[in-house]
Amino acid sequence: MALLSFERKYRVRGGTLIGGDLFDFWVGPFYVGFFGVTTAFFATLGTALIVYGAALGPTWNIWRINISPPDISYGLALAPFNAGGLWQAITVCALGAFSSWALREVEISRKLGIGLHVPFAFSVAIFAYFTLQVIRPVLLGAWGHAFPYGIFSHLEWVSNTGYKYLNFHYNPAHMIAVSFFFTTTFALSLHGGLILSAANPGRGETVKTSEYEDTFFRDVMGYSVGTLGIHRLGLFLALSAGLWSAICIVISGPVWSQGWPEWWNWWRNLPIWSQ
Ligand code: 07D
Ligand code: 07D
Ligand code: U10
Repeated sequence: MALLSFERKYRVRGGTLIGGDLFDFWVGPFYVGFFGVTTAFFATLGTALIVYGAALGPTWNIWRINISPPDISYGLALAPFNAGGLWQAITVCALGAFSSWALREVEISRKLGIGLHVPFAFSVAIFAYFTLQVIRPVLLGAWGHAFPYGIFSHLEWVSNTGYKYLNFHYNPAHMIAVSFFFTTTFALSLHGGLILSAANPGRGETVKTSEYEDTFFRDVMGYSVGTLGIHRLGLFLALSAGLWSAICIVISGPVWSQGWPEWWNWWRNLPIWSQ
């Protein structure tokens, strides 16, 4: 079915989580819905607050604009607007916009009668953000432990936070997260390559079926995970990368506050080689 006639068929009311028929319509290609309105509200307000923060100075240089969280001394209290309160308001807007976007994905999936895998996946990214900006600062007792909003400044936060633990590469959960990220790109490149090799053949050649794809990996390494299986694996790898990232940062401070290289002393202290 052509995409336009398909849209005519599925663009019917229903499947909303909230508000019934209210906002149950499309604007051009975009589905609106209750959560489209809340997304637009939070995203517009959050962006306006960032522009306001930029206008407070000292720079309009896009790379250097920075909105910092409150000083550690404010603990978990609400801070004055110009001393971190702005950052707090932007964080509320960001969380409002991200979760609205996920719920809008749920409504669209329900309308289509497809699974909720995409909103579930996005929720893991939101969870990583929530861990960085809410869970870890709350566990450490101050909003000042969260990262600032700015292109360069957020990189500085990552570097400073990393060096605070001497060498972040020794964080075992960071190792697992990094390995999952690498495996995700490896799996995607294999999958992209395999699909193109079979489904986009040269001139005059026929498109090959999934048996060819299965056979390729069986011939190469003795096993094919299968055409559905590779998508399950891809989702698992990518979500694990996000999840282990959240774990690696939430344990830095709340669970382990020395350098990460020292964490490995348990290995040196194993009774096998300690006197
Ligand atoms: C390609 C999907 C499209 C999304 C894009 C990002 C904005 C911000 C805001 C001017 C893959 C849109 C950007 C809306 C503009 C203003 C005020 C996704 C794709 C194109 N980072 N980070 C970037 C965010 C964190 C880190 C780039 C966001 C953590 C490192 C971009 C968040 C840590 C590097 C960006 C976030 C961290 C970057 C490219 C939120 C650990 C880079 C992102 C909300 C996760 C790279 C100058 C990209 C870079 C980079 C955005 C959080 C580390 C500006 C929105 C605190 C080490 N980050 N980041 O392609 O070039 O993502 O930085 O959590 O090297 Mg970051
Ligand atoms: C948080 C993004 C959420 C995004 C959302 C959506 C918009 C809309 C609109 C485009 C989690 C936002 C959407 C705004 C845009 C439009 C229209 C994703 C998030 C909700 N590290 N490290 C990680 C590596 C070192 C350090 C994670 C590698 C050093 C710290 C990942 C290396 C030191 C932290 C990772 C390396 C150090 C991390 C990031 C190599 C610094 C974290 C991925 C090769 C000296 C962070 C939860 C992630 C983390 C993190 C990889 C090196 C420090 C595993 C490959 C040794 C402090 N590092 N790192 O989390 O775990 O994505 O965050 O050297 O906090 Mg690291
Ligand atoms: C996959 C796949 C597959 C496919 C696929 C794909 C995965 C096999 C069948 C999909 C993959 C691709 C297309 C590949 C490329 C994708 C990436 C590399 C991922 C990264 C994507 C991007 C960088 C693009 C991001 C763009 C976005 C998110 C669109 C932005 C849209 C909006 C801001 C509008 C959102 C709509 C809303 C909020 C609903 C309500 C709408 C309205 C009320 C109308 C508009 C609103 C207003 C006028 C009010 C103003 C407020 C706004 C706009 C909010 C934002 C504020 C701002 C300041 C901008 O596996 O199968 O193929 O294709």
